[in-house]
Amino acid sequence: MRILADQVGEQNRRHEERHRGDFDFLASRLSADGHDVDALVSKIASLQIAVPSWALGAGGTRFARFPGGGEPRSLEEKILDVGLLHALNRSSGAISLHIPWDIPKNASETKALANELGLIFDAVNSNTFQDQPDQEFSYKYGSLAHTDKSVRKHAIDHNIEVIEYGKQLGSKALTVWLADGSCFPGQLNFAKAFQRTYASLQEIYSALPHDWKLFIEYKPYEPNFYSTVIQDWGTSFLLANKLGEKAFTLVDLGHHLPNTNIEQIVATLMMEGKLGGFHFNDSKYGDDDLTVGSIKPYQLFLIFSELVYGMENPAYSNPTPAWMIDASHNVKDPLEDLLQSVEAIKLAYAQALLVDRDELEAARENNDTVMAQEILQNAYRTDVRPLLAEARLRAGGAIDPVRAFRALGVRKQLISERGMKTVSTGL
Ligand code: PSV
Ligand code: MN
Repeated sequence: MRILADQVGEQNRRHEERHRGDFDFLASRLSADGHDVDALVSKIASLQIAVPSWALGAGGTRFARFPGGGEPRSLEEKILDVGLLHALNRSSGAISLHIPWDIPKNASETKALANELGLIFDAVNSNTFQDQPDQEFSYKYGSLAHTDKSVRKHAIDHNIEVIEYGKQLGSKALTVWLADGSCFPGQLNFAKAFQRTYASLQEIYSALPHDWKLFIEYKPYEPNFYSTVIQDWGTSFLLANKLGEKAFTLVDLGHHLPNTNIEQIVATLMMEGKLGGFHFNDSKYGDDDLTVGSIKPYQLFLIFSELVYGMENPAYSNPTPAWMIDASHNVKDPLEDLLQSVEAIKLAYAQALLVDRDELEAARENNDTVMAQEILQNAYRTDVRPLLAEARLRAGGAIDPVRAFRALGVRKQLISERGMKTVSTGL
């Protein structure tokens, strides 16, 4: 299934009058406050958020999975699904593959399909947290950190193979997330596990093409419940620094212990030029992988406030981070959930663009705590939805993507094309 420009246009006609009124009102307020509204709209339009190939079907817990039908059965169908999102929001112009869940069988055809839909390939992800059928060496006790050299070599070779697939598709980064760690005190020598991981990563790093980046993701627990080898941003940052200039830390919002100040982590990494990528999701308790912005939208705004500060700071050299959603959909339609996540990310970005940086710095220098909070919250409490709708409209997208998705009967049509009982690869 594909969504045509005419179909989007027809949907937009229903909302256009109301949108025009909302946008004109907001634009005049923002202009009066000194903002360049056209510049804001084009910045918002250009933010593209990659969709992971493993998030297009129903997720699940270890108790159950409740698929809603019409799930993509192949990589091609996954790309088509991302194409549907992009046709509606013009902001999902990239897909991130997880290998071996989504090995391209014919890379040039896969690339051509993506190209036709306006999509590029974001970072490729390796998987050394599951054993594949007939795998010679098991990852039960780790991969890059394993005590057995043969297992480590197997995991290193897998990462190098993933780089090869990425090269065929035009990706420019490899994301490594390790489940390595221990479930019980005493099980692992922490220092030796770190050193083995570092040595393995060095081999992967040396196989990276010159214009590629290596993203090192961290996570405090799960699937190991006592220790994780790359448990936090400090450990990832240490590895990235030791490896070299192509290695960066990747922040996944769900990979923090409760109440961690993620915005401060972002600020430090950007200051050091080592923030490589972002996995967006939201959570209440752990790595819940919920819709972005559904639980803690203010935290998301504070994170974006630091991201915008970092990206616009002329003294900084941090490359533009790779933006990706990393969520799971247990009760919602995956495509609707992804549309909501992209919207939430862009809302936080737009609000962060409204922060008056000069005034904020002046308030900070004067220790004017009240005014610093006023400035931030003034931006956060601005209803920027018309700016996002305008950015989509100008780019040929839908004023209201979720409503358009429903009005066009997308899921119904996917079910009739693919069937009710299809299963998409992923977790
Ligand atoms: C691990 O929890 C993670 O966040 C990593 O990014 C994985 O690659 C992804 O989820 C999919 O399992
Ligand atoms: Mn992740």
